[in-house]
Amino acid sequence: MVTTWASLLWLGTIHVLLLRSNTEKAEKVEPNPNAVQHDWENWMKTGMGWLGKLKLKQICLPGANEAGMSAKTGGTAKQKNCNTLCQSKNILKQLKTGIRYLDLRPVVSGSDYKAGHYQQDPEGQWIGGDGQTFESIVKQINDFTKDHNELIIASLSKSHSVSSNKPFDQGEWDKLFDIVSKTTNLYEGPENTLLNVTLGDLTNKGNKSAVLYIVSAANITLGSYAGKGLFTNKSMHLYDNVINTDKMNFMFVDQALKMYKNAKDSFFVFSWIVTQQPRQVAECPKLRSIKSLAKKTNPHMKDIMHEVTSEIYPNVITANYVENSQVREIAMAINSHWLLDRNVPKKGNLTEKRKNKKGE
Ligand SMILES: *[C@@H]1O[C@H](CO)[C@@H](O)[C@H](O)[C@H]1NC(C)=O
Ligand SMILES: *[C@@H]1O[C@H](CO)[C@@H](O)[C@H](O)[C@H]1NC(C)=O
Ligand SMILES: *[C@@H]1O[C@H](CO)[C@@H](O)[C@H](O)[C@H]1NC(C)=O
Ligand SMILES: *[C@@H]1O[C@H](CO)[C@@H](O)[C@H](O)[C@H]1NC(C)=O
Ligand SMILES: CC(=O)N[C@H]1CO[C@H](CO)[C@@H](O)[C@@H]1O
Repeated sequence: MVTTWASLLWLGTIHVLLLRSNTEKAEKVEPNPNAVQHDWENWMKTGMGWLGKLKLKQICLPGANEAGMSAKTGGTAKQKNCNTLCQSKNILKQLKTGIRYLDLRPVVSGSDYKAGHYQQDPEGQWIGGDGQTFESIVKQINDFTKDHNELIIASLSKSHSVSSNKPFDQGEWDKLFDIVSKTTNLYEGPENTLLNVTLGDLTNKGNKSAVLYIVSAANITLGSYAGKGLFTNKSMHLYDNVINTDKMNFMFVDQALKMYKNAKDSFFVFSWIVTQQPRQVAECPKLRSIKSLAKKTNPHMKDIMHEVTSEIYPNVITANYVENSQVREIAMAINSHWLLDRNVPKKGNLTEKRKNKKGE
């Protein structure tokens, strides 16, 4: 991460000053759980009447960061639950609670393709753990779409080959593509107009599910799978850029500024995620675990609402340990309050307390 805190806070201050010079007053909207039906398993189908008209670019989806990391299936030395697991619910349970965007980090260890959580320690040694296998992820998505008609987007990024400690090569990606191509209800369509397809068109007005895998990888081709359920981050205009900090306020300012700058032209992922720092990785659970960082940070997620405007909003909000209704209710509040009210221009702002230099 090249951005320094000083420059980040400075940019944040300038941004607030610019917004202040604008006469429009920001409208305060709190997430409203009553804005949606009480059927989170089927919220897209249930809301198809008004959600169906929205293009992919206009929707906000609740997301799970490192969605495949709810249970350990292997890993390196020094890896423990407290520095590896990012979720408590498996993929199927996440989908049932309303999560529709799954962040997945593929690893290959031996011949097994799994979701993984790998990082280098300060000495350059890789520490990491493996989560659900891609076979089980595909099976759980298929189990869900068998009796639900929803849109599911799965992001495949930050691949890691355990034997070489390198990103996947083309051959490794091809093997993963073969596995995920067993997903039923894959969405097929042109690559370059993806963001303009409506939810109604994606799901045939709620008559079927649509599953899309978005692949972020340098110098890799999707081959015959391109447009057949698999799409590149480029065709999706995906913007997904997490900051490496354990301080909530730094994360918030960073993500809000990236949103102001990039959300208009991209499928923007707001990562409500703070990251363990090397000592926490080494000394958790005495120092903060991924879970305790998430428990401390997630209750403040609704602050995102203060930064959302009718034109600038996240397409996805991801978090670790998506256990309660927070992320889905905020995504739904964005869908219901802001997107349907397009005639009223609104300006977001970085709230006063975010200028606090301590970070949390
Ligand atoms: C989506 O449609 C808008 C307006 O019709 C157009 O300007 C834009 O280029 C399209 N974008 C994509 C990705 O197809
Ligand atoms: C299913 O498809 C039919 C025909 O296209 C359409 O009339 C209907 O609204 C769709 N949705 C549902 C939920 O049945
Ligand atoms: C897609 O992902 C790769 C790998 O992370 C990255 O290098 C590239 O910049 C991304 N492309 C776009 C358009 O975001
Ligand atoms: C991708 O290919 C280009 C051109 O061959 C090369 O310069 C670049 O280093 C490659 N990137 C990666 C991440 O392999
Ligand atoms: C600087 C500024 O305009 N701050 C506002 C941002 O939005 C929140 C919530 O709507 C207001 O309370 C702040 O006054």
